[in-house]
Amino acid sequence: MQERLKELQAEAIEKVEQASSLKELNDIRVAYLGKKGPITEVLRGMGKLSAEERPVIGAFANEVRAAISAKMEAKQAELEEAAVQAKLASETIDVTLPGRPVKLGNHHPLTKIIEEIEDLFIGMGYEVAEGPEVEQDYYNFEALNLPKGHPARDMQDSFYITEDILLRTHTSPVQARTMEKHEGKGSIKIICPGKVYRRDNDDATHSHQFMQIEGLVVGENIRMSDLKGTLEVFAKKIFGEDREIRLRPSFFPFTEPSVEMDISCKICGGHGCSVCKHTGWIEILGAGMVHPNVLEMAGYDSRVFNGFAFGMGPERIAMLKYGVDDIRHFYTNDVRFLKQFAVEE
Ligand code: 2U9
Repeated sequence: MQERLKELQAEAIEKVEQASSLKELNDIRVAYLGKKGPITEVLRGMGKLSAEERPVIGAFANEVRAAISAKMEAKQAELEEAAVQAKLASETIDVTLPGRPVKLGNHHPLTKIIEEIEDLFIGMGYEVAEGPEVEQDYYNFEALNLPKGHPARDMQDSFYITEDILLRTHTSPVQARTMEKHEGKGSIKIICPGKVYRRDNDDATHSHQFMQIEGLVVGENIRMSDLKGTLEVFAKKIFGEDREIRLRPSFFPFTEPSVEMDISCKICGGHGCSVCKHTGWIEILGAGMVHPNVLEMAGYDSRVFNGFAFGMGPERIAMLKYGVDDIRHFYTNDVRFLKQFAVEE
């Protein structure tokens, strides 16, 4: 019986030493020290022993159990310490590692152009005015000398919501609303950036949704030369001091006289190339002296007040300035396109 107990002790201790997890250790404890274990099994044979042998074997069995338990406790402590070390190692942060660079965002190219133009005109004493994108037919057309049935309205195929409500086709309604609020008194110097909508099939130069920046100056003695001077400053600031401008006669129902402004081509310096279609000039915007009808409809006495207005498309300006060949790039949110406009580090 003593031999069997020695075998069991050696067997159990070998398994304990090989145990690699607390669960394994617990399984060994149950297997060898449990009520159904082999040691208990051996001790069931105690009845056959003499009165002298029984206490000896009993004591020996307790020593065997004690030896196995001691080994288990040591192994448990070892495994627990290993677990703590492994956890510490896995959670160790090497503070000497370089930081992960934080990817910085950047402004959208249209935002850059609009803010550049806003800053320029704010510096010239203009205020930025905004208005509703879902607009009344009156402010989008009638107040701009475009009565119902006027052929010019067809040019601006529109998204109508009801007979009298539509998505604005330009930001001109904001100027009309601003003049109306002035009730025919005082001067105005505003620029009106914003989204506009036209029922148009999208292609490389047309989008059903695009941006516009329009400007309006109303006062008592505004001249065409004021308009030309303002546009020249704008062109040189945005496209470079060596740009020339020219004004060509044009027509808009809301201005009289109306002009279109070209800048000298910055690619060929005016000699002609594919960008300027070999004219040496690139059309940038439209402008003119505010039509008297528009002043009168807004409540201004056109015998006392006059003014000028202009309108431009930031997409067109951005395409010229940054060499973008398709207007749709501005709206498809392709990061490969957008991140090219990140400010140099
Ligand atoms: C009021 C009076 C006059 C705004 C003007 C233009 C000329 C013009 C186009 C340029 C390219 C629109 O973005 S575009 O398609 N605009 O050419 N706009 S004068 O004149 C106004 C506006 C409001 C009360």
